[in-house]
Amino acid sequence: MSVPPASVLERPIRLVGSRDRRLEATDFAALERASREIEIVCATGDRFTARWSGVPIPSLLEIVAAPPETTHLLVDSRDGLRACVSVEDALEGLLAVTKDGRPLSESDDCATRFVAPGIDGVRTVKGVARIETTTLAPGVDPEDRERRGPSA
Ligand SMILES: Nc1nc2c(c(=O)[nH]1)N[C@H]1C(S)=C(S)[C@@H](COP(=O)(O)O)O[C@H]1N2
Ligand SMILES: [Mo]
Repeated sequence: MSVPPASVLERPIRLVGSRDRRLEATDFAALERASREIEIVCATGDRFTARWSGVPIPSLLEIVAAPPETTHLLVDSRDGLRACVSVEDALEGLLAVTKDGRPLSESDDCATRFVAPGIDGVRTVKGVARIETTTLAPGVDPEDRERRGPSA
C-alpha cells in the first residue's frame, strides 16, 4: 500500500517532549510505517474495527526524547479536541494516515488520526495538530486535562 507522501500531512504536527519539534510532511514520509487492527468504541455504543496504518507513537516520542517520567500524552486536534491518554495505551498506538488501506483524507475529512487499542472513541483524535508528553501526579484525573471539541 502506498500513499503519495505529499498528500499525507497537509500541515505540520507539533511534537513536545524534552524537545519541541515540528513534524513536516517530508519528515513524516521518512518515518517507518506500521499497521494494526484496532476496534473503536464510541460512548454511544457504536463500534467498528478497522486496519489502520501510520507511524507508531513510540517513533514520535523518540523524536522529542519523551522524558522517562511521562505518564500521559495530550493529543490535540485542529478543531479543539484534546485527549489525555495513558502512555501505556499510547505506546501501542499509531498516528494513522490510512484506514483499511485507503488514505484517511478520502474517507474521513482529515488526513491523520491518533488511534490506539483500548481507548474510548472520543480519544481517537482526528486531524492531529499536536502531541505533548506530560507527567500527572498520582490522584490527578486525566479527564481534567481534556477538552471536548465542537462535536464530541
Ligand atoms: N478532531 C476530532 N476527532 C474526533 C471527534 C471530534 O469531534 N473531533 N469525535 C470523536 C468521537 S466521539 C468518536 S466516537 C470518533 C468517531 O469516529 P468515526 O467518525 O470514524 O466514526 O472520532 C473521535 N475523534
Ligand atoms: Mo464518540
